[in-house]
Amino acid sequence: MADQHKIVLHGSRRSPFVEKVYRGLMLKRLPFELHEPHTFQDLRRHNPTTGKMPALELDGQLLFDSTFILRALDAHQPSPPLLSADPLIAAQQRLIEDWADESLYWYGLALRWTIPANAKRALQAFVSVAPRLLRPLVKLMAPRLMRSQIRAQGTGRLPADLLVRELDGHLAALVKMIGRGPFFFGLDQPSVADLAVYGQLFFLYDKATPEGQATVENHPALTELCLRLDVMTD
Ligand SMILES: N[C@@H](CCC(=O)N[C@@H](CS)C(=O)NCC(=O)O)C(=O)O
Repeated sequence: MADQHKIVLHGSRRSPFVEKVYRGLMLKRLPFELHEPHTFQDLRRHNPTTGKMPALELDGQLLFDSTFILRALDAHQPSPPLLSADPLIAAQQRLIEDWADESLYWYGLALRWTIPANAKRALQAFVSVAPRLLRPLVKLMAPRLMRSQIRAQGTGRLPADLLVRELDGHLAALVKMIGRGPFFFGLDQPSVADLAVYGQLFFLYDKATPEGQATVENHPALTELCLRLDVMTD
């Protein structure tokens, strides 16, 4: 790493996890550079542990995983804090963060890859950012790889109408947890919970998945949360 003081976020903002970290850095007013990886080798170089994005260069260290990265950012720059000082609220914020990353994410993926019209669009988007030489391989492998992961996780086995109904119910539950708002648990300041849910809502609210867009639109409290976070992190 050339400059120990420079913060570099490696990843594409099309990833909900990169967007979560991007907004966290903006919230803390930390100057940083965004570097887009071009190949899987790039991902592995920046994150040899899991090979996924995001990765972050911070204080001469190479960090991985959006959750670990936000924790490290809180230690590096404690203000504004990303977890409540109240231990019960902080515990709930952590669980919402983990649920958004590990469960809600798969709804976005299943809507993209198991509904044929969406899968066509998702593949086009995937192929368009791949290096030209690799495009035929990506076209062949990406749908198989994605579908097998989503099936193994479970959401990929659900019929589309059930998937959308469940998603809608989960989003309604999130609205209850926002309470009087503007952020989760009726707080004035966003936390790791708001950042993680924001990333996933942005992934669902995409023209690639019209069902995701319509479901998010059913819950204005969620779109309001996103707009507030947008304003604070612009
Ligand atoms: N738990 C990880 C998940 C990151 C993740 O799944 N990133 C996806 C992009 S949205 C990725 O890099 N996938 C590439 C791969 O699986 O090889 C985090 O929070 O950072």
